Amino acid sequence: MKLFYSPNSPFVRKVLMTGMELGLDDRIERVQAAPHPVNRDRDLIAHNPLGQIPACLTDDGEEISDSRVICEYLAALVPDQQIFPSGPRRWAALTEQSISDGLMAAALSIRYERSTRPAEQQSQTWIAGQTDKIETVLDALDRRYVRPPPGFDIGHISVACAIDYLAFRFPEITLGSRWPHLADYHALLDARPSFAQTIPPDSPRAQSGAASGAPK
Ligand SMILES: N[C@@H](CCC(=O)N[C@@H](CS)C(=O)NCC(=O)O)C(=O)O
Repeated sequence: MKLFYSPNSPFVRKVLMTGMELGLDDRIERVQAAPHPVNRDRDLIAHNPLGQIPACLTDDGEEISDSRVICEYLAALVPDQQIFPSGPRRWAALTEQSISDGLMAAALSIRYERSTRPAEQQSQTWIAGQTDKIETVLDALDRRYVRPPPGFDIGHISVACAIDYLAFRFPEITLGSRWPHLADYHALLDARPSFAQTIPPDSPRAQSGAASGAPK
């Protein structure tokens, strides 16, 4: 299958980590895309009308888009997988995915606001609202990760992608100051190969080679 992607995207990272955790990495061919909400990537739109990544073209020729849908598609290829748990953990894991995705969307919307509008047209009210959304999600996740849930499923993957995206693009939001349990969890993640091998190549950590795994 082909995955339309960019290595710095946190939504793509969810899919890459899920593929690695499921042992499907070799079956995913990465195709570079250049999504942008204003300067829209017409080649990408041919595969996903939203012009967003991740988008997937399956070996059966089906176009699948949205990280949640692609992660579920990957999981459906593997019998008895635990990335989407079926027991009591299921609803918590899916909720962690949902609110982590919302955090990443809020963070991206701030970046787009800052990068697509001239400074005098940027709405500080909008940025403050999105920043507050990031913080209220961090509050909720920190409560959930006082004791991190056992295992490593779509909830853990989504939380990992969200908090590491903040470390990459919003270094002024320091987890340790207000969200100590998330900070502790973040520190453990480099030991997970699917995390270490998907560190965004533009992040300072990748460039300093601080993580144990070499970024792709
Ligand atoms: N809900 C989507 C969000 C994907 C998304 O926002 N991707 C960004 C890159 S990280 C993108 O393609 N932005 C371009 C745009 O929104 O037009 C998902 O979970 O896959």
